[in-house]
Amino acid sequence: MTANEYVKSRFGRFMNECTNEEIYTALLEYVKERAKEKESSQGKKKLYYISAEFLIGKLLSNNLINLGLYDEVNKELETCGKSMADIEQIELEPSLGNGGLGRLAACFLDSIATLGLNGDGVGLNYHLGLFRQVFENNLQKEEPNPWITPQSWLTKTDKTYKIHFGGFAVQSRMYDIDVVGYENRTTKLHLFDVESVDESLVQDGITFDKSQYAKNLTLFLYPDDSDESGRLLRVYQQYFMVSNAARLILDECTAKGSNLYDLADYAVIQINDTHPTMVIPELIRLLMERGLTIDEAIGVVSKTCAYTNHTILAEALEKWPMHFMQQAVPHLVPIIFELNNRVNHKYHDEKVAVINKDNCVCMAHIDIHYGISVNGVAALHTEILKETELNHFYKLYPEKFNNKTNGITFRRWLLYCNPQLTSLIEELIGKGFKKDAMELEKLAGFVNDDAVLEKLLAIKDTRKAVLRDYLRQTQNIEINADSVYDIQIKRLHEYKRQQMNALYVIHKYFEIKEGKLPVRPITVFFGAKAAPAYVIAKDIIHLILCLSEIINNDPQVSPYLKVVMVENYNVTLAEKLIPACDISEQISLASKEASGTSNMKFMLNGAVTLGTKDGANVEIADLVGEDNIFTFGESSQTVIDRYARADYVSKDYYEKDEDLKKAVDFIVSDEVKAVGCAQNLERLYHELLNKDWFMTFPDFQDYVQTKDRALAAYEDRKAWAKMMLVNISKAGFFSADRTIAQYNDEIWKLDK
Ligand code: 26Q
Repeated sequence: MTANEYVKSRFGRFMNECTNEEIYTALLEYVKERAKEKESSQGKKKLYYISAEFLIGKLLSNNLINLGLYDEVNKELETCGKSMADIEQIELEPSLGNGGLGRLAACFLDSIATLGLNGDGVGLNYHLGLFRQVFENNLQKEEPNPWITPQSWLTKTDKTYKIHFGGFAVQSRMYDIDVVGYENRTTKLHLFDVESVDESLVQDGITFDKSQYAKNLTLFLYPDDSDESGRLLRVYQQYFMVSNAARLILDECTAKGSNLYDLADYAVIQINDTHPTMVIPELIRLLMERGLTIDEAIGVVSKTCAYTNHTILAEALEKWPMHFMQQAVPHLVPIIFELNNRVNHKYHDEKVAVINKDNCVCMAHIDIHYGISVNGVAALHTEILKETELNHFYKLYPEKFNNKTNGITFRRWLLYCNPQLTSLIEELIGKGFKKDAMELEKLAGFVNDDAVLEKLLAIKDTRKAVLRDYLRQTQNIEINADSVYDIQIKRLHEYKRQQMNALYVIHKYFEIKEGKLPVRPITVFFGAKAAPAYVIAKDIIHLILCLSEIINNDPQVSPYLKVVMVENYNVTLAEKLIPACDISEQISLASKEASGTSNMKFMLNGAVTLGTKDGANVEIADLVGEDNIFTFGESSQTVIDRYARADYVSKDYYEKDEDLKKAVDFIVSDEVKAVGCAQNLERLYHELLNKDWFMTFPDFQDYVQTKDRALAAYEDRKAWAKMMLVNISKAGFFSADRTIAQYNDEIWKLDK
């Protein structure tokens, strides 16, 4: 049955007589049915990828592509005078993640299904997701972000559990989303919900009664750990997630014939950062309930779980106070004590203890002692873990440490979001790259083919026009058509250094004012949400919005420079921004960005990276060569050494560097204060001047000069197009299919 026939059977009318909403509903059901035909559960052993975040993005087009139905349905729509873009607009984007970690989990599910591996995702069904960001008076405001409509990708299952907390219990229910692999099988994302959830608990913005757990557990993805009640709620959420996961795993494994002692032959659990760590004590507890001794239960679980670390920031490693555990999950406390005792008895070293001297539970320590594997997410990151952050553990368990450089799904980040580039590649090297991304290397044969380079530039122009139209329609933003698109999109965090990019903008503003005009206009794009309680991050957003207002309204400057901060940056916006990008900003302080994944999406779409030697940028530079990337800044070793010496004084740089001083002072100038809030601006100014914990000042001059070098290079259009082509041709390594194949070969060992 074609999609149009399906629509007819559903509504009694063909597409041309249906509303877009009706077509969307029918296509959703059509895709669900077609996905079901591809469901299969092969193999004895199964992977459970547990994650607090799955930033899956909209699914309609993605699923149609993976089912091989996209072109056909697109044609049918066009024949009926409808457009896929309009139908896509009906779908709401689930915001079930903060950023990189959640998006990685979504890319991994796509690759697991595409490679035909037996593996499901397990997470939470947050009704209001992460907040929706709105700008008011140049400030970020947070609103709820509902995404569950009567017609959604969720399928209600009859799996329910009673989950006990200290003093009360809740009833859970599992909802499933199909994960459709590219021309292969369908697996599942299992999202657990509480039956008693109550959206009416939400009052103004995203405030709600944080103590009514039975009603609030799955309302929001709670993104910050700044207030005590929010931190405690996260513990409740995490336990709810992993208790459901553990029960599901035991049910499925026993149904397949496991006697529980052989659980590791039936299940492998990937713990995505420390958020699902409590699955370890919970599984031990459940196995003991089913008759295993504590020795046996610990032995079984220690063969089943593997841990991925996504952060080097010591302050971001989860440590929960024991009294949280006592309140939320008292039944886990004796097990955590036992896990701690065993470690202390063996190693007598406070640094590797499960419970630290402040009586906090160090979640990562549980994962490392009681898991089979610890992996970092880029080569440099894994080395830093081994040599610095987790060195004590590396000495104890060198064999557990391994690297799995992140990857992205090329289905969404090339085939779907950039059909023009996909067609050109197909024309040049055939279809093979869609299944084997390394085939992109064949593009290297065209670096001296002027016609190909011309086409590449033309496609970039097309994508820039698509973005321009989209932003005009959806955000009322006007962009200079012939400008260079310089883009930084990622969570707002000081270590990612959006503030350094803002200082560059101020510096350019002064240059233009002084008559030093850029040869071509520049548009600097930002997209970023700040955690609601992360004060300095919100101040940085405030500064960027103020700069945008000042610069875009200054007739002397705006023909040459524009600052665009897109509102509510999400996957859907990323899909529009990334194909249109010329310069990809990857400017974190070296040693701080574990990997980054937008850097990979940008290079795949023919942007050139401007970046520090951090995270996966290092591997990008190795692949494309120094001629095809703009790197700058101090090395990770220099940075690590400076932190160790603790002798960084930002004021010293400020006083010695005229340009820097002028840019920093502008933050608190009358001009900025006229459009902004003095208190926020002064706070940010003092933070930079007295702290600058992520060392923007030492890298400032090198950044300015390197960015200007990139802008000058852009003017040699042919040379630039060659750089674009080299970047695309080397992107194959960053396919999540490669990453997942490595996880499977080296950790999961599922049957293929
Ligand atoms: C923890 C405790 C309390 C509240 C919040 C959190 C929390 C929430 C989200 C801690 C961390 C996160 C998200 C981390 C994250 O997205 N890390 C990114 O992971 C990507 C995939 O590996 C990497 O590419 C990025 O470098 C890394 O920053």
